[in-house]
Parts: sequence; C-alpha cells; structure tokens
Amino acid sequence: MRIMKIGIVCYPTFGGSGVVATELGKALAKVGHQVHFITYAQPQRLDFFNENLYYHEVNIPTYPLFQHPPYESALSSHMVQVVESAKLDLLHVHYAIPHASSAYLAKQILAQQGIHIPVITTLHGTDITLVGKDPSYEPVVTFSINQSDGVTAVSESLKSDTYKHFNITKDIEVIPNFIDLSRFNRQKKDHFKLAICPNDEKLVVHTSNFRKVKRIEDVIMIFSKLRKLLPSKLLLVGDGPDRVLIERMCKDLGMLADVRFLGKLDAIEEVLSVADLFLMPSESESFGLAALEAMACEVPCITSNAGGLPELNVQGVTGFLSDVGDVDDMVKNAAFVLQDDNLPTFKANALARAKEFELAKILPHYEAYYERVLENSKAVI
Ligand code: GMT
Repeated sequence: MRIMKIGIVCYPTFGGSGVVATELGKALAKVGHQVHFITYAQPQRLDFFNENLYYHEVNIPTYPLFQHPPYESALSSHMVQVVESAKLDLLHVHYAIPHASSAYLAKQILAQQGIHIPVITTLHGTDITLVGKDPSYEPVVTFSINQSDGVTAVSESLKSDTYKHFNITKDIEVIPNFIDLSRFNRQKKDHFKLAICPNDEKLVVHTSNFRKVKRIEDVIMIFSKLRKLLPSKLLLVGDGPDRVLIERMCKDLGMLADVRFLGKLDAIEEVLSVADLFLMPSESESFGLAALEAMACEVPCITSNAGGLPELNVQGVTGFLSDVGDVDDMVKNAAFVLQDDNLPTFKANALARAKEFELAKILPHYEAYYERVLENSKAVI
C-alpha cells in the first residue's frame, strides 16, 4: 500500500460525520499516511499528537455586508492553498453540503494551475435524507456528487436513498462506519453505576444531538412506561434544540429524579460502560454510529427500523427494532432485553456484532478505495 497525502474536510463538531472523519484521519495517520484536516475549528476528536497529522484552520473573514459569512468560498480557497503547499494526493470531504461543492470549486481552480486533485465525497445521512434533498440545495448536491471522483455512503440504505432522491450517475461505494475497540470497550466503573443506580436499577442511555430527527420525545415516553415495569434510570447525553422540550416532558411526567442530563461529554465510553440498554428511536438514521458505540461497550439496543439501522442492529440478537413511533413495542422489547435471564446474552451479542465493524477491518476498505480512485482519475487525465 502506497503512502498517501490526504486532505480531510468535515464539520469539527460532535456530529456523527465529524466523528467518523476525524477517527478515520487519525487511523490513516497511525498507519503512515500524511493527513491534513481542513476545518473551521479543531475537530472534537482530534485529541492526540501524531507526526503525520496536520490541522489547517479555515478562517472565514466577515464584513458588515454579509448576513452569512461565505464559508463555502473560504473553504475552497483554503483547500486550494493546502493542496498546493502540502502537495496532497487527494481530498476526502465528509458530508456533501457544502463540502462537495467547495471541493469541486477548489478542483477547478487547481486544474487551471495544472494541478489535478481527485475528490472523494462521503455521504453521511442528513446531507441526503433531510437537508440535501430540499429544493434549495438539491441541484448543487446532485451536481457536486456527480462531479466527485469517488463517492461513498455509510450504509446500503443511504446509497439507495441517494439514488432515489437525486439523479446520480456515479457508482456509490458502501463503506460502513467503524469503531475503535481500544477506546470503546466496557470498563469497570462500579462506583459510577452505584452513584446513579444505588438500588441496582437498570440503566438506560440515549446519546444524540437532540434534534427532531432523533425523536427524543419517544425516548422519554419509552422510559416513562418502562420504569413502571421495572426500576430503572435514564441518562441523556448530548444537547440540542429539543432539550428544553424534553426537560419539560420529564417534569410533567414527574420523573426528573430518575433522569439525568449529562450534556455534551467526551468520555462517552465511560457512561456506556455502566449502561444496560441503549435507545435510538430515530425518524431517520443512515447508520447509527452512537448505537455501534453502545454495542462495543456491550450495550444492547432498542432502535427504530429507519434507514441503515437494520444493517447494524440485529432483530432479537443485539436488541430489537420497531416501526418509527411504535413506543409500546419498544417498551415491550426493552423490558424483555432487561430481564436478568436475557440481558447477558444480549450484551455478549452486541459486542460480537460491534467487532464486525472494528476499525482494523474497515480502514483497508478506505485505503483500497483511495487507490482505486487515484488510479481511475489518472487514467482520465
Ligand atoms: O446524527 C446526526 O444528526 C449527525 C449526522 C452527521 O452527519 O453528523 O449523523 C449522520 O452521520 C453519522 C455518521 O456517518 C451516522 O451514523 C448517522 O446515522 C447519521 N445521522 C442521520 O442519518 C440522522
């Protein structure tokens, strides 16, 4: 495998696409590739030093005329500079909007200078299923996906959604998300479990960005019914627009004492290490990385059957899947999984399933795909 110089563009936040992009970049650097992150802030998970890792901050100057500072132009300009100065072999952009069109523009500018830079776009979910297909964005998303030299999607479901909603002429390669088992594993945190569940209650966890698409109101309804069937506590990790709504719901349902809001946490694996069950009732979910992180920490999952979730959560094995909004079915399944006779098997199955998505198994798929795109785009010049 040849050593490559790779530019990675992503959102630097806690969102799934940024996490996947950052973990991928770190893993590529560890195996010897030179990786240049081009982002508007230091990615949350870019938390260690490696001689092969570089970070280039995109400065977005503003001006009183701009109601919205032109991020897309600043990003394209920065990509041009980094490709030139670091002599990158390829650009890998995560989340189509606006990274794919910014990369297209950078590629055109560089072509004028005689520099050829292949662009790979990875589709993550809401860039296709929610935001991207909005008529305000669709023409640019379609164009920039078709102009990419390579396109990957994180699940078969997302691939078929992309073909359904956009007029795509490119082949899309499915490379599923992955998990670093050296970080995500069940650690002994008995003191933490005891502090939250002093009477040996079952511990249910949900982590997300608290947006509409996550249906956190279903998480609250599932828990309010579940706690009547067996003693349990709920931990909510993350933050976002629906937080106020769900705090109100918990208050109205009289269960604030059994629900803890932990906010945005870095060490999510420590919370997952004491969890018995993970809830993800999402309206739409291209993959469900948060559920994979839970499984790696031996936590079975109760999820909806939206999007790519059936490609991860195995019905009756690693947990259960229900139709979106079928709270009663989710409660019934949660109570079944949490029975003392059933829980150990579900936990072991969750871990076994997570191992199928281990970083070491998925990373070579990206490397091989990079090689293929580099070869094919050389042939086209
Ligand atoms: O979950 C989110 O809303 C964040 C979003 C993102 O793009 O940052 O996550 C998407 O990408 C993740 C990583 O590939 C997937 O695991 C999530 O399923 C996907 N979210 C949705 O499709 C809603």
